[in-house]
Amino acid sequence: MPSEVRESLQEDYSQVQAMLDKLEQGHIHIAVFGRVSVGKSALVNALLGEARFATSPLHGETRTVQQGHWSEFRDGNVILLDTPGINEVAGEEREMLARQVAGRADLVLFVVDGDLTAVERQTLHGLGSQGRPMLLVLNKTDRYSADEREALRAALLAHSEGLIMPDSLVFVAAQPAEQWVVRVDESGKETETRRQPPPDVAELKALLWQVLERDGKSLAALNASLFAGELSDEVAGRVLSARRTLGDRVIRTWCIAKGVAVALNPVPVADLVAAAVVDVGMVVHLSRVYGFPLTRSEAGELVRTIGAQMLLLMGTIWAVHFVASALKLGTGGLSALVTGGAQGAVAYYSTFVVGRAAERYLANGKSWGDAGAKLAVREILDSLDRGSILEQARADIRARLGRV
Ligand SMILES: Nc1nc2c(ncn2[C@@H]2O[C@H](COP(=O)(O)OP(=O)(O)OP(=O)(O)O)[C@@H](O)[C@H]2O)c(=O)[nH]1
Ligand SMILES: [Mg+2]
Repeated sequence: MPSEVRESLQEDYSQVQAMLDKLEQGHIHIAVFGRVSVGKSALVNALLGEARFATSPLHGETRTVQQGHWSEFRDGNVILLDTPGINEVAGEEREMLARQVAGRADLVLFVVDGDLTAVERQTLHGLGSQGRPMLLVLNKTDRYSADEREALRAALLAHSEGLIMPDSLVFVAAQPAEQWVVRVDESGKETETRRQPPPDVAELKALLWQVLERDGKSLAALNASLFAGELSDEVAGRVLSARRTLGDRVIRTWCIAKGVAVALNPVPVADLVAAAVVDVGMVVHLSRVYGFPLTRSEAGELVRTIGAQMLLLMGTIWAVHFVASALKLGTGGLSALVTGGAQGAVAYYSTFVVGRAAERYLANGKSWGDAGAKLAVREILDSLDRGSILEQARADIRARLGRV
């Protein structure tokens, strides 16, 4: 693997290591996620049984990811992750962080404080379609009457259909609003005091307990496999693009070598022999970049296959190549007309096409795919801007010859 590629994967390796450590220690991560001010921090506090994290009626109180070991469960191996709220004005970066954490958690508590908003619906679908296990938690139930609660239950289930099963929807009051309490003393005197009712998260605790007992291990395993799948797609993409960059460099180098050789070489038949030798060398080189090393004879076979398709598809430009070669042999006078430089540019162009086609074949795991070599070569020819490549060829060759 090229070192550029390996370096770009450093971050992925450390993420894999973190995931492995987590599995080994049997840690389970529960992310508390949702819109700003729905009561995420209050919920984490209620579960932890202490006012660990700041809560506030102002939006955007939580600015980083904060975590607490939930000692009630499994020797503190369950970790609650409080995240910044989504959909806050100018909070894009914090939202990204929250989404990242939720996207790596074993279980997400998706907290809302009413029916789903459009953004919540979108986000819930996003996480659900990843296959991320979720519970939908309606907080602040102390604000609603019994009738309103039932109406909300129906609405939430309808709006999260296919993502949240009825038994995954839970109602809580993490930090119920203070209440006025009237006390009457022996003398009949009334005093009003404010009282903070205790949190009501019993239903959620019971459900979490049940889920963790039943599925704890498989949640962690499912998460690891989601992570692995996602990561391997990402890594494959990055490896491929690093290979493309390197491949482009390899192709250009060989194109220049061939273009210059053909421009300088006065013996036409040797032009053609040299041309094939150069193309084969380039394909061998490319095959190493793409991790499917080919022998010279395999590379030769590939060059012949591509060459045959090119001959069919771009007869004219090849004809120019042949005619130019022939002219050089016969009439020295005419070579002013079709100069060595033009021939070199044509040679450069054909090597470029061979390189691109070989790249396609190699990137596809040494295969032309269902469509076959003909379609692949045609697509490449169609996608290239011949004029600008020939121009590039002339510039590259001129630069080289100038230096000789
Ligand atoms: N009535 C009522 N208010 C609550 C409840 N839970 C939280 N709140 C209030 O809602 C406000 C926001 O609570 P936080 O826990 O800070 O909300 P958050 O989701 O962490 O907010 P950010 O960190 O800003 O995203 C605070 O004023 C809390 O007192 C509840 O169960 N009932
Ligand atoms: Mg918060």
